[in-house]
Amino acid sequence: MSQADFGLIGLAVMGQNLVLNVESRGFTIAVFNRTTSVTDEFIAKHQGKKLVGSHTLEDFVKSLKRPRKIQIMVKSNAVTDSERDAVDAVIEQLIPLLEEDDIIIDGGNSFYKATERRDAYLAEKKLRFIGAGVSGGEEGARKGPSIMPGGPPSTWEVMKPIFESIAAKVDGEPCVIHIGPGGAGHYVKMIHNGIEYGDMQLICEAYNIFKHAGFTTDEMAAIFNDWNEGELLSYLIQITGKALEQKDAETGTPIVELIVDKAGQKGTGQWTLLNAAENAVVISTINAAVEARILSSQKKQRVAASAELKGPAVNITVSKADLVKKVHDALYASKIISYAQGLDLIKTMGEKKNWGLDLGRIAAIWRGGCIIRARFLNRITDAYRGNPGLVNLMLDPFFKDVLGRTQQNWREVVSLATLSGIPAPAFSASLGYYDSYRAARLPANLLQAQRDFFGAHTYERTDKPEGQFFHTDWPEVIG
Ligand code: 2AM
Repeated sequence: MSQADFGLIGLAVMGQNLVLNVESRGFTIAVFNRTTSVTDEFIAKHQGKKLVGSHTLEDFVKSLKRPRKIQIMVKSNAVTDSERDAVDAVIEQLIPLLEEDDIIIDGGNSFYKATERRDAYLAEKKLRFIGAGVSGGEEGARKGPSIMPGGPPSTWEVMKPIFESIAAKVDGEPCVIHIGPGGAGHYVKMIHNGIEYGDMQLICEAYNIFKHAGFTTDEMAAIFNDWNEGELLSYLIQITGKALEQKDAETGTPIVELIVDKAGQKGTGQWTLLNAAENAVVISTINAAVEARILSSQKKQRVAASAELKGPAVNITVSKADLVKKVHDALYASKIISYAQGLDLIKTMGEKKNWGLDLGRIAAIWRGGCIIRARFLNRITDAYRGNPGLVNLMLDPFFKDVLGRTQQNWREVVSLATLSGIPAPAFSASLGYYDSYRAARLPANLLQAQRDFFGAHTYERTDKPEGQFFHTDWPEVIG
């Protein structure tokens, strides 16, 4: 009896919430989980809903209308072209059961190269494949995530009604578009996660400066709550305010003060760095964010070093009100830099792969559902709508103006943090990028001299046409 409109494999929390989301939009949905008791419990818990549970993949596949649309939501961890993970295992089990033109959707956090491999493999089997990045965590999955699907346009057209109905909506527009072919969707999701790392670290640096300046946790909560009313309005600022307000049930202490300062990470930030290196794109803010998590995890070494390595005493002389304003501006400016870098990477990769990416529409689907949802994404969409060929987000008139008016405060925050020995690696990396990017002349002339000196790598001259290379007979250095 083929009755289900959609099928989902993998009933962990994200999978369960997506199922409930799909069902709530009027679709009948078939579900399967490797451990069958999980399926039974899920079905029992949601009596009366349009769910079809199966104990075998055969029955699950039979329960679906053709062309079958099956979303896989299982753990993905293959990070090379050759590695195989649970997504591959499920695909292998599905292949003999499916028929031409059936669609498999991988909605996990798969590495885009694995998605490209699966796309090619399933095309050989005459099956259709969509690699979809899904952002928004558990709540987003239930109420409406931001979805970044990659695959052939014709397959997207089949999936569009379901994806659009389950995605978050902003101003009536669903937070899903066809990103591009093959691995484009998972790629954009990966960079989205890198950007998320940057946003989170920048907020943490703001918090750390306030903490060193003697603000109480409640004062800081009030600052973030207030910022969430203005140009920084975003989910991450909102949850930061709420997290700072939260008290431990037993002791009444703010819970953040009881949480150990060792950050975890699942890998998408590191993948983003590797991809930036492969493409020679600077993403120094995201880089600083990933490295900050790494250093935070080396807690034992830091505690030992704190007794050994000297630094200055904290010396912040500006008033609290002024500091709040200055840190606000440093955060806003650095956030713009982080997005400028992340979008530069997406643009570079999109051009290399010929993905035909639309940066403005990508920013638009990040406005709702996902972790980086923020008011200022509207401005990014406007920037690319106004100028689809925009070379760098910083050059858009709106952002150019913000960087111009915030930079004095931004510089002061970086210097006061530096002079007080408060680490602000993402704030300062962002500022370093801004100043390097806007420098008509960098000290790379000397660098080229050094390269030519030791390796005869040659250099171009300012007084000769581009493309002509010169070498100097440098003096011999002994010893
Ligand atoms: P399980 O309940 O049987 O463990 C997150 O781990 C989800 O992915 C769970 O639903 C889990 O199923 C599923 N999963 C993990 N590895 C899997 C595999 N090799 N095959 C099928 N499902 C898998």
